[in-house]
Amino acid sequence: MNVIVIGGDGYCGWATSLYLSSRGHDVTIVDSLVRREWDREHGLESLVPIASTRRRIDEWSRLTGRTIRFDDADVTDYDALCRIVRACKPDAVVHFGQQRSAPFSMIDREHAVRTHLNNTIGNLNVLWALHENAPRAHLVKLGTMGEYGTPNIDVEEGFIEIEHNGRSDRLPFPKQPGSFYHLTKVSDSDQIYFACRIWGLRATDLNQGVVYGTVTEQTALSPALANRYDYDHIFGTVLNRFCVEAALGHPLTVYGRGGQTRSFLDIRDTVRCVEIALEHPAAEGEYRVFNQFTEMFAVDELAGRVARVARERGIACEIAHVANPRVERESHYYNCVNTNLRSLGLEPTLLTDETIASLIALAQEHASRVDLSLIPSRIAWHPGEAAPEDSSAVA
Ligand code: NAD
Ligand code: USQ
Repeated sequence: MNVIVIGGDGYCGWATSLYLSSRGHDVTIVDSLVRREWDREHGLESLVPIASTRRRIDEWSRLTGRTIRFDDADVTDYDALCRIVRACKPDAVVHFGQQRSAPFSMIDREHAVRTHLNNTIGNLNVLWALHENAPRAHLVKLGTMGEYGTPNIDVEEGFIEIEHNGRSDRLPFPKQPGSFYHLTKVSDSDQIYFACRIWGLRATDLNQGVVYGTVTEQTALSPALANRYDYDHIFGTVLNRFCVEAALGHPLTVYGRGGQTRSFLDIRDTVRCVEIALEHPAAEGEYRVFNQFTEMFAVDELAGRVARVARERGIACEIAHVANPRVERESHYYNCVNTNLRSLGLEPTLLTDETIASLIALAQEHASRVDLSLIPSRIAWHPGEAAPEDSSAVA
């Protein structure tokens, strides 16, 4: 398949681009490299050093004989995007290319607006570029499980059968996103569904849970192919952060009571889920939603797991319940359906102690690169209110 991967220089996109290329697909990465700019702007750096995009792609070519094309383009630039789509004639477009941090989007008005413009205009442009230049191409769009929030009922895959006043319908599942970032994903989903209905576009919305891990079979082939590993308070996700904290002897930063429960998956499953979606394209006019995760964990459960694995390996590890900088339920019902990808062949890679131990070991290997001042959260959900600093360590 001829596949454009938008955001192919990022965490999920890079691993996916290599995987799809290794599977014989013709991959073109479109990335503005804006994420590398945001890192510089906020003084952040990946735990694992990452090579420049050109160097990464050359190394892949040298090792495998496969070519990945790269266009340094911003999807908010419609003319540039259309030129790429026309030249590439894609069978499918995988869209990872967005601002994806909830804390980044909550820093201040300017970051909320930047997130909104980047994600919403980018998504609209992708829809129009396909409609005008490649109307039969399959759009695989990365959404998020966070679109649904934490309702007191089971979370279905995108739609729910509703009975109301004696009538019934299958309607989009209600959304209660928890940040301005998550809100952009809800808007994307509405736009995509609309484009499928009016233009007959074919699209799969992958509502992905929190991703952990960093290494895949392909990224492990050479240090120049290494994937990014974010541990900072803006882009670092919870399990990856806990593993770095454990390795550095920093108390694990559970926000609040820690009963907040989320959906998770290993990055090795991210790449496979995208492949499954590509191999089974949506029909013309069809808008499908796949909930892309393999397991659900409460944050305090994950902290307990990481602490145990660390201690079993002789590393002293404490868990700290720090005041929660976010506004979210810390104890709630959570049960999400994920049958679509399973029924199409996904074999889940469940979280093991070995995976946690390997992430702790990776962080120990790169310990000298960790800036401990980037760990405590400094972004509060309430405007003008400083993120709380108090923390109480518990066993
Ligand atoms: P990332 O920040 O590592 O990568 C995103 C990439 O997109 C970056 O390389 C960035 O430069 C590029 N990009 C951003 N805006 C762009 C634009 N306007 N034009 C071109 N390129 C642009 O993020 P990630 O963790 O790889 O996430 C990828 C996607 O998966 C996002 O849409 C995110 O919402 C979704 N997702 C991620 C997670 C997770 O845990 N990482 C979980 C669920 C969903
Ligand atoms: N959390 C802690 N301690 C930390 C970091 C986070 O307790 O040190 C808690 C948060 O309060 C939250 C949960 O862990 O309840 C998850 O936070 P996160 O930062 O790991 O993930 P989140 O902000 O939800 O965002 C990440 C990705 C985003 C993606 C989302 C999937 O950055 O792109 O959309 O995961 S989901 O969570 O399903 O919405």
